[in-house]
Amino acid sequence: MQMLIKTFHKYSGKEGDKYTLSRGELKELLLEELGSYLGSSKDNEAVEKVMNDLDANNDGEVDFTEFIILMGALTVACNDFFLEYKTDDKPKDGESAGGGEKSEMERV
Ligand SMILES: [Ca+2]
Ligand SMILES: [Ca+2]
Repeated sequence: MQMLIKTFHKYSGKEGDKYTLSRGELKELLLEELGSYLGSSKDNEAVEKVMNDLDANNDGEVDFTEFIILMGALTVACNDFFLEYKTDDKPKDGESAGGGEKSEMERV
């Protein structure tokens, strides 16, 4: 949680109101901190859309509350992704004590 606050303030203080993210600040934050998550949707339109979705009170700035909503939504999205991804991965608790590492290497 503290990391989120630090990240927010790192960008929110760059221009205008120190405690809110302008469109430009939000864009910078998204691209620099979350570029790898956004993947192919790094274009302006995607950022505009995120901004419009986030700016719940339509004042053109994203405050910390609005920012937390984005982080919550992203966390859920990532969690869903990992849950889907994990279903293919069989748990191998029993093996890890014995030659787990070796078989891992042989597989590669
Ligand atoms: Ca600002
Ligand atoms: Ca707002």
